Amino acid sequence: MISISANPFPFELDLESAALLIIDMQRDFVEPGGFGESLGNKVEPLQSIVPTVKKVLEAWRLTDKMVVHTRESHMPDLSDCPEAKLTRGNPSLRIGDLGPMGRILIRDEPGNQIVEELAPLKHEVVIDKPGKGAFYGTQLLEILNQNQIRQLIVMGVTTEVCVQSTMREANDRGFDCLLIEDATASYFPEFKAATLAMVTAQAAIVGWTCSSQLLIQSISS
Ligand code: TIU
Repeated sequence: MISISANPFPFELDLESAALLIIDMQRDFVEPGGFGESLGNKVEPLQSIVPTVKKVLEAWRLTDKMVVHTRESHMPDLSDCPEAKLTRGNPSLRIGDLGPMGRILIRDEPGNQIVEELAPLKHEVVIDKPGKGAFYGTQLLEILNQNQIRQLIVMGVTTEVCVQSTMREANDRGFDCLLIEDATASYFPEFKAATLAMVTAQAAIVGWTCSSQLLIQSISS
């Protein structure tokens, strides 16, 4: 057991039952011309965490423990995209429309790929998810259970949408989640701050948070 000085109290990391979970670090959200920008957002805050996510990923890979990447994506025929999600709001491009990186948020299109710096290795798990939470409509729970995973080290985007939804789903399924503060980002800095506070409030009601430096030190020693 490795005791990490996390918020709101130490996180007892058991590497044998832990996996690194990287949420939606895909071009659709991180690069201009994707879904994130089509919703009216500036992508720079998301781009800025890529080097930090990479540092943690590289340190984690040295432990030989499980890595799971997720991508928010839909089938080309949109059969897994609810009408409400498809028609919500007034984006410049809707899910399935042709954008500069291929069809927006559609599986296997160029924009749906994880950014090059964080590209999954062959043996790492990649989960394509139709929802914001990574457990909805996916095999994630079965895969984690098969590998006796009970703890999730979480990074990715966006903090208050897919990251928080996934952490809440995980929490309800009995996982302990540690969110890496500088390896997650939102288009809205105030929403990121609020999410970190919400997660750790009430004695870690959803989970723990700590810096990438603290995690890397802990797993490298
Ligand atoms: N729009 C936004 O902040 N997020 C998403 O639509 N998906 C994820 O968070 N991945």
